[in-house]
Parts: sequence; structure tokens; C-alpha cells
Amino acid sequence: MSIKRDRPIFLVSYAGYPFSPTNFLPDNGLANLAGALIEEGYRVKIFDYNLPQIIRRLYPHRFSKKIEPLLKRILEGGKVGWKEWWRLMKWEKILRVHWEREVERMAREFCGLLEKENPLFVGFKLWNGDGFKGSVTFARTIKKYFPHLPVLGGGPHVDIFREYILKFYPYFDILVYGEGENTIVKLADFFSGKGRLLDIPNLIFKEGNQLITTAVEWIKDLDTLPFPVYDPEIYPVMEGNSQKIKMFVIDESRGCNNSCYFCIHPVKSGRLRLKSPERIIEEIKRLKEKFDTKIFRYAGSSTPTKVLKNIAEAIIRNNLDIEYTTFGHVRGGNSEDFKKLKESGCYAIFFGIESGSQKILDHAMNKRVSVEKIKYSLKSAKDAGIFVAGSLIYPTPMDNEETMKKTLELLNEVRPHSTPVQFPLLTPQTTWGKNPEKFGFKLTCSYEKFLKIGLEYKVKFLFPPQFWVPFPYLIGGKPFKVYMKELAEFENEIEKLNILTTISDEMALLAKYSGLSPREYRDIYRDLALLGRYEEIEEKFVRKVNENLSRDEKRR
Ligand code: B12
Repeated sequence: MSIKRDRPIFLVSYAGYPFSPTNFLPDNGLANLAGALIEEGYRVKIFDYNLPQIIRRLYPHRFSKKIEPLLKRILEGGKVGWKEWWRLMKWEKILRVHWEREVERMAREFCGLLEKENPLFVGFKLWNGDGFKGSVTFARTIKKYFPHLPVLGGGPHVDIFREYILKFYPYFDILVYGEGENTIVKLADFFSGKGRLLDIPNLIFKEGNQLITTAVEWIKDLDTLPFPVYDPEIYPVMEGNSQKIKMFVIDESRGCNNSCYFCIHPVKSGRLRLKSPERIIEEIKRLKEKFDTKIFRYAGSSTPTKVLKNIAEAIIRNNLDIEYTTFGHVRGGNSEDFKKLKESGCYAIFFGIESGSQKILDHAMNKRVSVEKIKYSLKSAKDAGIFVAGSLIYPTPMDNEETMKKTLELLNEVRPHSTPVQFPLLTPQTTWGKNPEKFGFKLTCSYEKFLKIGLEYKVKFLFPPQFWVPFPYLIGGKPFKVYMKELAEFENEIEKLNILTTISDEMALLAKYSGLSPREYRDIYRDLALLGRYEEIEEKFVRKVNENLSRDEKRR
């Protein structure tokens, strides 16, 4: 049977309130899916709601004006009484109700488009937090008005929570886990009348009361993937300079062969596979030409340093004149490699240090790396002139006064430019998530409830973490409030060493193109986001970067 490809396919990403400016980067996952579908003759439209303009809808000025004086006082470190915290709590609730109503309104507007354009199906990229609940609102609204239109969910939150999403939220007809390029094309064929769902890999769906998960399939040769598509006809918010930041994410590798106990990446992305340097160069060249840009961010969570070096040599050979940031692994690289990376335009590297205690690295994390090697790699990257973000996980169940000191000593010796600190996140499907008690975690509710809380967890964005809804687990016997307080104190210790916290590799490079120092970039964004100042965010964090980039490109 011939397949009719006249109906478009709608792909949607709604990640919630943009707590971080990285929400404004174009979505490479959806652009890849678009590329795969277009190559097979399908029509695609991407709806990316992660824009500065979303702040205007979610946080109208009339709201922020009322609490601005109080918020400013908190941001300036002023004294706040319990009555004022109560007031803020009330405002947070009002704001939440407004968000829910506004997302419902956006979902109804979206339904208007469905009516007009009659797509073959709608696919959501599912994120955590408000993004997840908002996407559920979209899916529920679509199902209300268009019960027969297939609604799909894919992306990181599906990789982590799998069938539990369907269990609690039956508004999605099918979930796609793992890589989506091959699967989405087969689904498009299926909805056009060809093939059987059971023969399509990477699916989770219900047949009657039975839950079916089809076999996983990973893309063997990444060079065979069609090029991602960001053209404004397909991805309308790529138009102009004020909506998305023109820093593109290149997935130079996918997967990870390590098995760190805390980490979801090997589960989420399979075994390590690499794109060839030639393919990467071609991707970069096309994006540079089309979007007047010169900044990129690699997506691979575990690309070996030697491979990064090969790509760097190709960039130099091709005289690309770009700047990029990447994850780095502390194993396997030497100082010459980092010099080569720098020469090719590598601006910043994000290393996972996790801890300065060898015992914790070995027994709590399975990092399979020595503290000495961590020091060597970070110092070499720094000496090469690269901005080094070295992240930590704290406090783990094994942490105590002595391990904390060791970690601070490591930081003081290496002096990374930035040290983002994450508290131990118990993620389902990781070794920690599968055996919490073995590693010193204790759930304070049933496993199913733990999953439901994780699935729907939202931060209280006007408040520091001590005020958030507690995570349902103890760490080394300590409850949420205690470990969050320890985390905050630890971050203070790090800042006392004059090392920045909370700044990632891509934020460091974006800061440069915003004309701000990394510290200003972090603090100004946080303050503006808390106050809902979308015009300034649009101007300083999106338009300015894009204009600086295109000015640079035109000058060449
Ligand atoms: C690079 C990266 C980024 C980049 C690029 C965004 C992206 N593509 O995901 C940037 C810096 C912009 C970013 C930002 C954020 N990120 Co990020 N990011 C990553 C990282 C390291 C790699 C993602 C990637 O590029 N993969 C390659 C591409 C091709 O895959 P993909 O985007 O997932 O899409 C594929 C599949 O998921 C699937 N798919 C996706 N959507 C859909 C939809 C349908 C319908 C179908 C069928 C299939 C499908 O098919 C795609 C093609 O194969 C991952 C960790 C990891 N190793 O996976 C974290 C990760 C995805 N990020 C995460 C988070 C939380 C964020 C932020 C919300 C917050 C933050 N600041 O970190 C923002 C939100 C961004 C936004 N859109 O608003 C979390 C997600 C957790 C969760 N449960 O939601 C992860 C898993 C990191 C972690 N904490 O462990 N991120």
C-alpha cells in the first residue's frame, strides 16, 4: 500500500518555566526527529515553547510587581520574617494556579491549530518538573477535543520513568524510549496505514489491559542519521534573533560504556557510539552557514578525550573558526590533547569530579578513576586555557566531615572555574535507584509512590531548596531538610574559596557572548527570572548573544 504523506506531524517541547537560560537553546532531539521524517517524505512542524516570551504568559507583570520588593530584599540577603515567608508562600500558590490555567489556555490554542491542520499525530518531548505536568495538560486537552488523534510521548522523562507515565497519565497512546529517529518514521508509516505496532522497536503502549514494551534498538552507525532540521518553515521559532539562542547542540557521540552507580546515561542512551569527524564538520558547516553562528555544545555525555582530539584536529584542518563546549572524561586524556582542544575552539569542559574521597568514588559511585587522575586532567585542561567546570555530588550517604574536607582540598588544589554541586538524586533504573538501601538511602514511602513523586516533582521556584516538598528518601539517615541545608553550607564553603557554583560549560560560553562575566550571567539571569522580567531576559540573554554572533560571522 502506498503511504499518504500529506498530513503534517506535530512535535512539541514544553519544558516549563525557564529557570535556566539553556532552555532557550534549539532542541537538537526534535530537529533530529524532523530530519528523519522529512527524509522519508513526511511534513513536520516543531512547536518549541521554551522561549523568553513564555515568561510573559506564565508570570505576568501584575504578579511580580506585588512581590518584587520582598523578593529583592531576599535576593539582597535582607532579613525576612515568618509572616513574609507566608506571604511569599501564598503568592507561589497563586502563581501555580495561574500557570496551570495558562498552560490549559495554550493547550486550547494548540487544539485550534490541530483543527486547522489535521496532523497525522502529535509527539511530545517529555521533560521533568513543570514541563512534564504542562505536557500532560496539553495531552489531556488534545484527547478531550480530538479523542482519535494519536498522542505520543518521548524524550528524557520517558527514558527514566517508562511505563509509569502511562500508568498515571493515560493521555498518551504510545511512549517511545531510547532513540527516536527510526521509530518515529515507522510510527508515521503505521499511522498512515502500514505495518504493525508490535514490529516497531522502542515502544511502550497498552493493548487492552496489557502493557507492551517492544525490544530496544540503538542506531548502530550515527553517520547514517539524516541531518537535523532547524529551518524556520519546520521550526518556526528559529526565525529572527529574539526567540532561540543560536548555540547548536551537536551529538558527536551517544551512549556511555561506564556504569557509574548514580547515573542514568548508559541506561538512557545505550553503549557508546561515535559520529565521524567528517560528519561532525559537515553538520557544523551547515549550521554556521544557515544561522550566522559560531558557538556549539557537544551532547555526548562520555566522548573519550582522544576522540574529542580527533574532532579538534578536523576542526583545525577545516579552519572552522568556532567555539564550543563539551563534557569531558577525566580518564584517558593528556595535556597535549587539551591544548589541541583549546586550539580548535574548545571554550569550556564540564567534568564530573563527584567527590574528592577515593573511598566514595570507588564504593559509592563506581567512577573507576583516581583522585590523582582527576586532578591531573582538570589541571591540564585549565593550563591549556579552557574554562573548567568540575561538578560534585554532595552529600552522599558516605560523606562525613573528613570526606568533605578532602573534596574541598581537591577543589582548592585544582581550582576549577566553576563547581556545580548536585545533591544525590535517586533516579529509577540506576544502580542507586535499584538498590537504595545498599548504598545508604532509605525510601520514606512505597517504591510506587517514590516513582510518582519523582515523576511529578516540581521545585518551589520562589524559595530556596529547604522549603521545597521533601524528596521521599533519607540520605545516610538524614531527612531532606538536613541534607539540603548541608548542601547549601557546602556551596557556601566553595564560594568562600572563590570558586563559582551553578555554572555549566555552555553557560560560561554564553556569558562571553552576552558581554557578562560568568558570575554576572548566573546572578542576573536568576534575579530576572525570579522577577519575571521577560523583556530584559529576551534582550540580554537571547537577542544580544545572537546579534554578537552574527556580527562576528559577517566580519569574517
Ligand atoms: C545536551 C543536553 C542538553 C542540551 C540540549 C537539549 C536536549 N537535546 O536534550 C541543553 C544544554 C540545551 C540542555 C538543556 C536542558 N536539559 Co539537558 N541534557 C543534555 C544531555 C547531556 C544530552 C541530550 C542530547 O542531546 N541527546 C541527544 C539527542 C538527539 O537526544 P534527545 O534530545 O533526548 O532526543 C532523542 C530521544 O530522546 C527521542 N525523543 C525525544 N523527544 C521525543 C519525542 C517523541 C515524540 C519521540 C517519538 C521521540 C523523542 O528521540 C530523539 C532522537 O533520538 C542529556 C543527558 C543525556 N546524556 O542524555 C541532558 C538531559 C536530557 N537534560 C536534562 C535537563 C533537566 C535539562 C533542562 C530542563 C535543565 C537544565 N538546564 O539542565 C534543560 C531544558 C532544555 C529545554 N529544551 O528547555 C535532563 C532531563 C531529565 C528529565 N527527566 O527531564 C538530562 C537527562 C540530564 C540529567 N539530568 O541527567 N540539555
